[in-house]
Amino acid sequence: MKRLAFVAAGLCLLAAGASSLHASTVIVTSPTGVFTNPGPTNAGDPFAFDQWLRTNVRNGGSVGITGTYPRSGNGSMWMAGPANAKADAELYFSANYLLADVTAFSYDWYRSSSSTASGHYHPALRLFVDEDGDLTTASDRGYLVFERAYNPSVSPVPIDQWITDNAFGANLWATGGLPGAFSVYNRNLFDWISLMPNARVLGISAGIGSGWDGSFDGAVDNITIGFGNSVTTYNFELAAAAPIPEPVFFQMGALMGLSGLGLLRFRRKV
Ligand SMILES: [Ca+2]
Ligand SMILES: [Ca+2]
Repeated sequence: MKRLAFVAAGLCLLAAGASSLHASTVIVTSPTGVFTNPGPTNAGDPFAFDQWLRTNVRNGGSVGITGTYPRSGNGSMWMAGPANAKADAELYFSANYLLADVTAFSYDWYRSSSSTASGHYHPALRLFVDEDGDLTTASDRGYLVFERAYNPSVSPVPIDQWITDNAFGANLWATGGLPGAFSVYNRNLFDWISLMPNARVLGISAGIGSGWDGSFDGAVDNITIGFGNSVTTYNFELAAAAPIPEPVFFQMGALMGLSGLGLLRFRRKV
């Protein structure tokens, strides 16, 4: 996986039924910096497989890895914008993953109290899906979206703290060309699998906005997706700064100062 460094592979968890889950964490440090687009047309990083991209940014939206709201290390995927802005972080898979193979789907999110959007808004988590699994037909694609508003939850959402939400088994609503798009809000992942047994997962994303009624400032981190017995968590981090070497002359000066002090003490004893 280009640009993605595996740091913690090999943590094998035994699950019920004697099947094993292979859980790994990927530290994501690119793309670096924040992408902002004041214009009304979607903009973002050029398409690429198997690396996180800043996408669908418009109307003053911003998205990028920063240390604004650190989580599980020094950073997270920050996303912010005024009313009606949009900004996403997306990962497209080159591998052929089926919706029926999804075994984990969760993330951490943060909403700052400086946000003025209605209290139920928080970064959404989505699966990008092709309904029939046939990539030569694209009109049957859309997102399965997790939002607290369509699940038993308390509004307003918590602010100024990191929240972990498990979307595996939660209600997911659909967009685009998926069946029931923008009209059915109570189907969970297993309902969708029954409805679309051949569906393929083309990617995963998290994001804010599109028609929100106020500003938003927050972040996501630890986006987790499992296919079969392989579960991957993406931890967004600032690239670790290289340690600053101590100048040699300073070290020598310090040594000389110490030895001079020792000499002074020696002389006072005499
Ligand atoms: Ca298709
Ligand atoms: Ca992080």
